[in-house]
Amino acid sequence: MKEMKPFTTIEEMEADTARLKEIACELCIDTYEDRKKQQEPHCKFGEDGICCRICSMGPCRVTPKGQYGICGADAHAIAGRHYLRMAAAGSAAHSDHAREIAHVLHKTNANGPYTIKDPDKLIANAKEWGIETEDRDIYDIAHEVAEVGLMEFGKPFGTLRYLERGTEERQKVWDAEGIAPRAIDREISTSLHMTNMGNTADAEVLVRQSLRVGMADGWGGSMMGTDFTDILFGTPTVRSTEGNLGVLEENQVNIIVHGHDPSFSEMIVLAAESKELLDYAKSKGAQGINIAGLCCTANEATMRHGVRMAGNFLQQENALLTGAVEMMAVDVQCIFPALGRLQECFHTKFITTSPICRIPGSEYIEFTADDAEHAYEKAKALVKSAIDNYENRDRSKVFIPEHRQDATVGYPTVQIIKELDGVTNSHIIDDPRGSYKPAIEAIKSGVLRGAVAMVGCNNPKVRADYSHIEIMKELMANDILIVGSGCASQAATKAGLLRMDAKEICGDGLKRVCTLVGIPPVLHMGACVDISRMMLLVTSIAKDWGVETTQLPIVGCAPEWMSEKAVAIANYVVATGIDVYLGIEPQVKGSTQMMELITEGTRPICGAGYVINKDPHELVQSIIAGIEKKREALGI
Ligand code: BF8
Ligand code: SF4
Repeated sequence: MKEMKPFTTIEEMEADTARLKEIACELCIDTYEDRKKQQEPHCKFGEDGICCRICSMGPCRVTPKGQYGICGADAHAIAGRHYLRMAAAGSAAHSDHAREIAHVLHKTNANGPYTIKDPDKLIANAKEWGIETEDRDIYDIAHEVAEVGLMEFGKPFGTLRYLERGTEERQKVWDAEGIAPRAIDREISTSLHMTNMGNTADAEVLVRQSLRVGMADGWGGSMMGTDFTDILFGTPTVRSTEGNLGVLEENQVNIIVHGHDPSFSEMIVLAAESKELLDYAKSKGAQGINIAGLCCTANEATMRHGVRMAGNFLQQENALLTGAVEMMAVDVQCIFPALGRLQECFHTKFITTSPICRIPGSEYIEFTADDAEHAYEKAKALVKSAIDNYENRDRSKVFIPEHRQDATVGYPTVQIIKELDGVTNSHIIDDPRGSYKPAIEAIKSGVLRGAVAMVGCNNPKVRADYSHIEIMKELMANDILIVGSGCASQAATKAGLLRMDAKEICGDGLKRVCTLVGIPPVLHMGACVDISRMMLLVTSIAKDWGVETTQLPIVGCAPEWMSEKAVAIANYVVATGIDVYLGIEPQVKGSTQMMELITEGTRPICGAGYVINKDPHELVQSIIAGIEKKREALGI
């Protein structure tokens, strides 16, 4: 038998980071590890969520001698308001990203640069929203869909259109519990209003609004972001790629795209493929142009172009420290301001492109939907300037770690149905959606015990990627299928868990499914906005099974989360009836009521809640126990 290529261990990843850290030390520049040490010990009041600076009478802290802020707010109100503000900011980030994509959709035309790549999905969305499609130009339809989508942000009446995609039972719960979101911006604005000085001080009400503003993200902004991105740039399909810093090339112009909004990176990828620029790169002594991604921009570009992934959140400084990057071009979200100072030690050009994300030390070249018609030309100019920078690379400073792993990516919902349905031949001819019955049968029979959505970031409070990888391996060994997104899926990529042969370290059941269907045991579903895809997947499974989402042996897990966006996500996943397992504590520990509300208090509202445990080994055992409990309740 052919010997299996080794997986990359966490120790090997840490050795690469340590070597790059030495380079930083030689250059006298700090990295997140140094800054973390400088921040320790973290402020206990902040960590527990009981420091309030919402008004200028404060800051107020809850202490044994002062249990109320000057206005009389107690620990529960203070922690609850902070928590809701996090959810609102996260929802704003995802949704504003979606709004930008909607504006790009509104700018599409047949002559480009932005065109429609998935007309079927556009027409399906138009029909869902009652928009006329017969005998109409595809771009007219696109512009109307974009406009109706944009109205979802600020419409004065009613609730969000996408809620109708939920199961009937969920829709009833959302209405009855008052967590069905109205316009997206309204929920964000209401959340800020409620937490403004002198408003809501009741923690239960704040948690309920957190669910609602989270829903405005998952069943609003993120869902629209995903759908419109598919319409614009194509619904992802299965592709082979590679991941980890070893994808940077010694003899090519390396350009890293980093952030979240693919309308920018798509143009860079296209420009880098042009013959004119490839020839230009060769004329400058490079063998080619190598585009690699970081964070969710990587996820977007890999799913549609197979662009290789340099890494996830805590790898961004490492990427620059290789000394081999001619340009790092960023759009929005999860970008360390530290990059602005770090780039000064290298020849790397650090380019910011969005008015949302301006960073000292960067060169600002604006890319927005307002100027969509020039996007491709601008991208070409950027790629050209990266090529011009190639000759400035100081080869004595270059260290590219060797590690990289093969990966199979690109499993949006439709692709999963196709793969599963095709194999077992149970396709229901008159159901154009295809059927989840094979997946359901596999779960019912116990071949698969269940599924886990592995999502979220890295967080220096825990070993980078360790929790992700340990938890995934244990789930795989226990016949639990994994769908991944965001930085979690890149942790899996770096370890090698997106390889087809990763089935060899799975339990017999999951291994059999992977072999029969031809899938890896971790299905890469995309960026964090694509967690909305997971909500639709769970909804479809519940519908085809004839049970409620709360009954399914399917859960979410974010073991290393850090972003406010993760708080928004966790809220809409819970509101969808799915338990969320967290490895980092939300900053509400100073309030017993808040801790109780987020773990147990949401269960009577929407049938799900958080389970929190900082130990990844204990966390995964509680996931497995949770899945088995759901199976038992279903009698399977
Ligand atoms: O949206 S997983 S660190 S990159 S927030 Fe950021 Fe977290 Fe990564 Fe993508 Ni998601
Ligand atoms: Fe203090 Fe109340 Fe002002 Fe917060 S809102 S800073 S608790 S006075």
